[in-house]
Amino acid sequence: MGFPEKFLWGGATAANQCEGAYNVDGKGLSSSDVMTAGSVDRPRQITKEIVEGIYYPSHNAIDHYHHYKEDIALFAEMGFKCYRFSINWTRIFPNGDEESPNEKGLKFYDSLIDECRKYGMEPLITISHYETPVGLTKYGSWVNRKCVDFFVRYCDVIFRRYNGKVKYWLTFNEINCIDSTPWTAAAVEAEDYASHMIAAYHQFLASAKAVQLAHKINPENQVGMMYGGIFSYPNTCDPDDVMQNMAYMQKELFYCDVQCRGYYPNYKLKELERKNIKLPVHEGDLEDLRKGKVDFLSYSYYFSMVCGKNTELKDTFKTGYKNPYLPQTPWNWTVDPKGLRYSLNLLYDRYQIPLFIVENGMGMPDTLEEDGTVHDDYRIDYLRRHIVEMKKAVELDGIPLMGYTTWGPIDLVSAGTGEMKKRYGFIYVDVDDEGKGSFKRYRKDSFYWYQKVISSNGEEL
Ligand code: BGP
Repeated sequence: MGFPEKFLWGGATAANQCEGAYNVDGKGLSSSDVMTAGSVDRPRQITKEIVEGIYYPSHNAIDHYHHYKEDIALFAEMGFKCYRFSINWTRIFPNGDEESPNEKGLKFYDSLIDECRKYGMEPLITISHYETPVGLTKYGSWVNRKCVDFFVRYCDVIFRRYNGKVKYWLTFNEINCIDSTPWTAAAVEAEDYASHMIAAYHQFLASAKAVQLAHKINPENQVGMMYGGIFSYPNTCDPDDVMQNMAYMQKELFYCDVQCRGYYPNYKLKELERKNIKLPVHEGDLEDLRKGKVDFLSYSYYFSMVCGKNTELKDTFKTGYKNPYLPQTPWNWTVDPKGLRYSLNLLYDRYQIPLFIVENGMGMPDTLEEDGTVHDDYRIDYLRRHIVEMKKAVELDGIPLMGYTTWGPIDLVSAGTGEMKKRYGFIYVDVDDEGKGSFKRYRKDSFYWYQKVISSNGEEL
C-alpha cells in the first residue's frame, strides 16, 4: 500500500521564471522576456521588444542561472527524487532558426543536469515552457509550419547532447493554453481562432515527431505531454449546464485526446468543419500523429472550475461561475483537494496511460521574519490535503502515478501576473516585485515538512 517505491517526489520550475540572466552567454529573446509585470487585476503587457525603462520580471527573476548549485543542494536536502525544469530554447537557438546551436547554452544545462545527477535526482525536462524565441515571430511563429522543423532540430540537439543523462521529457507546457494565451504559450500574435487551431496542429505534429525521435535516439526515453489542468463541474444538474460543461471540457481535453490517442476526436473535426477551418495536413502527418503518441500524461493541478449554460467558451479562465463550496486564494484560485483525485480518475479513465502531476501548489504572499524563518502553515495545509487525495487515487483507485512535483519549490516569478509576491516555494527568495532584494535563500517551515513527506514516501503528512 502507499506510494510506489520509486515514486518521483520533487519540484518543478520553468527557466523564464527562475533563471534570469536573460541576455547572458548568447541567449536570445523569448516570448517571456518581453512581458511586463502585472498583478491580480492588472494584466501583463506584451511589448514585443525590450522598451527602456520598463521592468521585465524574467530578466533577473531569482537568478537561478548563477545560484543553481545552491538551489539544487537545497532541493537535495529536502530529498528530491526528481527536478522538473525547462530548457530555455533561446539559450540553445537564440532566434530559433539558426543552423547550429549555442555551445554556451548547452554547457549550462550540462552542468545543471550533472548537478541533479550528483544527488541522484532524476531530471524531468520541459522542452518548451512559455519560452518560444521571439525570433520566430517573423515567420508568424507556430502558425507557420517551419516552426515544426525548428523545434525538431532543437529536440535533436538536446536529445543527443543529454542522452543517457535525461530520460523523462515533456514537449509543450500546458499546450491547451494556446487559444486563451497564444503569446505566452507560443509567441503567436494572431488573435483568430483559426490561427490558433493551426498553431496547435503544428505543435501536435512537432511533439509527435519529437516523441519518435526521442525513442529512436534512446528507447529508454519517455516523453510526456503536459496539460494545463482545467477541470470543471456543471453548475447544476440542469442538462443544459451539463452539456455546456461537457463542451468546455472537450475544448480543453481535445489537446490530450490528440496527444494521447494519436488522432483528432470527431467532435473537434466537426467543429472545424462547421467553422470552415482547414488544417494544413501534409502527406504523412496523420501517420506521424499516430506514431508519436505520448508515453505518459503530465498535468498541472491548482484549482477546479464551474461551468454552466451561460458560459461563453472563449476564455478558458472565465466561466462566470464561482463554486460556493470552496474557499479561494487571494488570486481567486479555488482550493479543491478532492478535485485532484477526481482529475486523476477522469484522465486515467479516458486514456489509460501513466499520469504524472507536474505542478501543484499554493501561491501566497509570505512574511520573512527577522530571524530568517517563514511560517507558511497555509501552504503545508494545502499540499497535505492534496497529497492525501492523491494517495487515495493511488491506493483506492489504482491510478498508475509516476510522481508529484510541486510548483515552484523555490519562490519564482508568477507566469500569470509577473509578480514575485505570489510565492509557492519551500524556499523563500529575498527579491520583491520590482526585482529588488538580496537574492538570499531561506528555508520556510514547509521545507522541513516536505522533507519529512519525502523521506517517509508520503506516509508522514
Ligand atoms: C502554470 C504554469 C507555470 C506556473 C503555474 C502557476 O500555468 O505552467 O508556469 O507559473 O501555472 O501560475 P502562476 O505563476 O500564474 O501563479
